[in-house]
Amino acid sequence: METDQAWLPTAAFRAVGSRHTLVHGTGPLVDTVHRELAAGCGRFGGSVVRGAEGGGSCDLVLELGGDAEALGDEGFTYAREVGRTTVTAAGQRGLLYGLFHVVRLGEEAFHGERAQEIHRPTTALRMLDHWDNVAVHPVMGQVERGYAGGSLFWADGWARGDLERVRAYGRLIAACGINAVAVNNVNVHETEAHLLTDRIGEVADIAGALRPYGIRTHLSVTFAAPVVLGGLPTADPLDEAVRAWWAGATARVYEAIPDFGGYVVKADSEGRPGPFADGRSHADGANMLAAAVAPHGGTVHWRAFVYDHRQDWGDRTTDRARAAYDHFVPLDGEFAPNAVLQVKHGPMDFQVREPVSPLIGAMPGTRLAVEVQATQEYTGQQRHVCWLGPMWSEVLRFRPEEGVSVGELARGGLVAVSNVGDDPFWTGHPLGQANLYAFGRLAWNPDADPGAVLDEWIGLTFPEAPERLVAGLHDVLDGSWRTYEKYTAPLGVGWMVQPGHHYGPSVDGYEYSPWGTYHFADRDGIGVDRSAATGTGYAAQYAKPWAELYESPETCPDELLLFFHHVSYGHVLKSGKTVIQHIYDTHFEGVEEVEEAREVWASLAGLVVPARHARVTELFEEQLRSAREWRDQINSYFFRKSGVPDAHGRRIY
Ligand code: GCV
Repeated sequence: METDQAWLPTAAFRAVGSRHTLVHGTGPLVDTVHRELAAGCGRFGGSVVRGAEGGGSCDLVLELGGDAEALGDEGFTYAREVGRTTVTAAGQRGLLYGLFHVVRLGEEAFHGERAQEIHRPTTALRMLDHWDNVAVHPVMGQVERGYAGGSLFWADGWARGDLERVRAYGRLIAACGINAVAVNNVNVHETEAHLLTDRIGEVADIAGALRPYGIRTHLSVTFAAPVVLGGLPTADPLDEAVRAWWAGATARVYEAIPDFGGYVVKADSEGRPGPFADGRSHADGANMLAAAVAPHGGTVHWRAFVYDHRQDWGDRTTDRARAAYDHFVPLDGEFAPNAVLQVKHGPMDFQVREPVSPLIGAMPGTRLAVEVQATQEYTGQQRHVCWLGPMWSEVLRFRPEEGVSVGELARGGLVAVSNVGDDPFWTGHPLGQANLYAFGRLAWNPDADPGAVLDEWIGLTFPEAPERLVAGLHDVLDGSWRTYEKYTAPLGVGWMVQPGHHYGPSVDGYEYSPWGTYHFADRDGIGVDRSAATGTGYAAQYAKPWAELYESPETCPDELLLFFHHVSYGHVLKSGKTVIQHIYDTHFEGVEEVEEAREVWASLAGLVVPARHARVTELFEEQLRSAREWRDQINSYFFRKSGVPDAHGRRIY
């Protein structure tokens, strides 16, 4: 099957491709702009010339120039006067983003007048992390938590010889504003460790395929590299030989990839090596690597996902949610300027509902990047429709303290774990493409309205879609995250998934395990007491007003109640329902909503490319089966625990 064109189908270029365009400026990315336009014009009858300013009778002018200070390397201005649309950028990347802006607008870009607008990304780094293994891992497969086939970059233990799809990927993600990609798993196994040294040429080939679209390549490295690859007796970050080893290895990386972005590091986390082994801090570790990349303009993304995964489940005082804050806040101000602390958006691990991590906002002296998960590990594994734009938007607009949002605090970048593989639809579930697109657009502008982003995605992916199709896609996608939440884990409790692969219900799957992930349900109630007064104290990690709001079950928002409090099944929510009735109702509703979405999708047959329609239809069968399984297991479990019957007498086993 041919690769799906996602949000850049040929028809998306109809408006620009039928115009007369002047491209002014030189450089490799300007060449890309020209190539894109030439291809569009070849298709739709327009023309594109490269030349001097002015442009005579051109409809569209894309020019390098403009105010470098106001626009930076990535910004552009866009203006429309009668008969002429002009995009001006100070940097080549800006020109490329300006072109894609015009493509997004389509015909609208050429009608009427519009005063000059400035477009500039809020966040300088907008990155996709691929958890791809080069070799197939015996447990995790090729892509850890990957639900879209094999790796885009690696096959049969090597970088793919044919990088055509990597080029196409670069083009797609540049069109939604992504400018960085990390090409291998943060769990760096032995084969993958060698990418840093003797196999850097393969990474360079991938970087070469992504570069024409303004995308810099990053690499995940193991903290133990000096031992594993360099034969040194230690990886101690304060050891001179270790530092020299990293400096040398890094210089060779930059010889191979002059615009290399830098390293991504998972250290002292889930069994990965790190500075704790030598009694050093995470700032020591990160700063050593930051020193190695600094002379070359690189950055280290040091992950804050550090917690004890060998916890005693009987010990109710240890709380995994506290871990990142407890480890890192004392180190605030100690990280080098080019060391970025990469924080998962929630304190646990990409559950369908979590509060925003209290680390975000608590480290004013540190550059933070915020990590979200496009790959749907806990949100249906790309077998379920789950449009995550609204969830990410809630996170990015959350204000840890008055006045400043998470989107603004993410000075070190926004990062998503990619949901892409070698699947012809890119994302396994064809509608998962909307998540990838939305991440790029929200990373560019964290304040963007996710509904408007979805409209853009629909407009590009389904050009000239009739109103019925647009409405149908909204019906299927708009509320799908909340639907997923309804039929899975209620009120922020999380983790009721099958251990290991994390798909499907298992209420007690992680209840008596060392991973620190509990719901504490008993015959009287459910939830984790994270209050400062009687619980783990996690609620106090927030600044005001959140610490106070989360502290009491009376003020804690319903959707997070069981994350912060252990309450009785009869506790009355702000909605007026008891917790147990909420559990029953949402699980019945969630399944009904999947049934409705499936019907809507069926009614769109004939309006969507048949292969795409068929794939989603097939996946809806699985989603519905799974949603029913969740409903029945969750409802039965809590009915049996609590003994409270459903107020509406529906069937519970
Ligand atoms: C790459 C969770 C996932 C792991 C992942 C880890 C991380 O634990 O289940 O697969 O490892 O997060 O983010 O490092």
